[in-house]
Amino acid sequence: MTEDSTQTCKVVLLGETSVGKTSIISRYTTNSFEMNNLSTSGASYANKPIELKKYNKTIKFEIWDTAGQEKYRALTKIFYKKASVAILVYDITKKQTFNEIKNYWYNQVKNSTSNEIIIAIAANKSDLYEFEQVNEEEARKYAKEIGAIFFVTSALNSSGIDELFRAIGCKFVDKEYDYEEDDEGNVNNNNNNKDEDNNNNNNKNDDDNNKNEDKNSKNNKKNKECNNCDINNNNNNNNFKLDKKKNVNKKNEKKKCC
Ligand SMILES: Nc1nc2c(ncn2[C@@H]2O[C@H](COP(=O)(O)OP(=O)(O)OP(=O)(O)O)[C@@H](O)[C@H]2O)c(=O)[nH]1
Ligand SMILES: [Mg+2]
Repeated sequence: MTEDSTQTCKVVLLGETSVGKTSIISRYTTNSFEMNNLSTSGASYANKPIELKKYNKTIKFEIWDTAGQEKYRALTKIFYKKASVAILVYDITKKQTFNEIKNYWYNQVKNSTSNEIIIAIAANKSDLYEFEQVNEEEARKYAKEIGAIFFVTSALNSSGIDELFRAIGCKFVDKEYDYEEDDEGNVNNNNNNKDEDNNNNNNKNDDDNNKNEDKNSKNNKKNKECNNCDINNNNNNNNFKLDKKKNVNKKNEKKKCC
């Protein structure tokens, strides 16, 4: 891979305190999660490279974690001023955290940075969907209006995290997000179904897995053409849909496609 094919992308995570910014970064960079994170004071930095094999690109993500508490807001500004990407995180169980994205964070980012900044919205804590206070469709509609990438995520169970960063990477290099590449850039026919795959590996023999792979591969093709199912591929590269219930309990869910 040549130097030209490697690009550095500065990403900043913003949002109210306790929405899960630090947890998303830990999950993404070290695949770890803590139930009782200390609230961030100031800011911290992590990095992770990803390969977009299909496009012969490597992206070095420089990821800045910021403090959500109001008293740190002035300091936080320094970190989003030079960012290429801002991920605005809200907690799906706290309406106020979504309102603050609309009323505060989005405006701050737009007014303080260049127009080219890529904005992504992470609807985090999807594992707590029983307590959801923010209508997902409303959030998705808002993301579309502002031209933001939208992903439902859970730092606790990993759902949507790799996908969020891959989609950001693709947009950063001006390419279509490829649903079939996994985090290592390998083509993966089961990318909607990681947990289901694990369950299959535990519970079934190899023959069953082969059959499931065929099925999933077909389902993936179907989903890419379907607006109402697991993934919404309506030719709008900014708006991605994961089935939030599947995030939590993939084991018992069947993939559905109209
Ligand atoms: N159930 C669940 N809990 C989560 C998730 N993400 C984070 N948490 C928990 O929510 C709490 C706050 O998470 P943090 O990652 O520290 O939140 P933050 O946005 O970094 O907060 P500040 O640093 O104060 O701005 C922690 O107790 C996490 O364990 C998630 O996806 N699901
Ligand atoms: Mg934090």
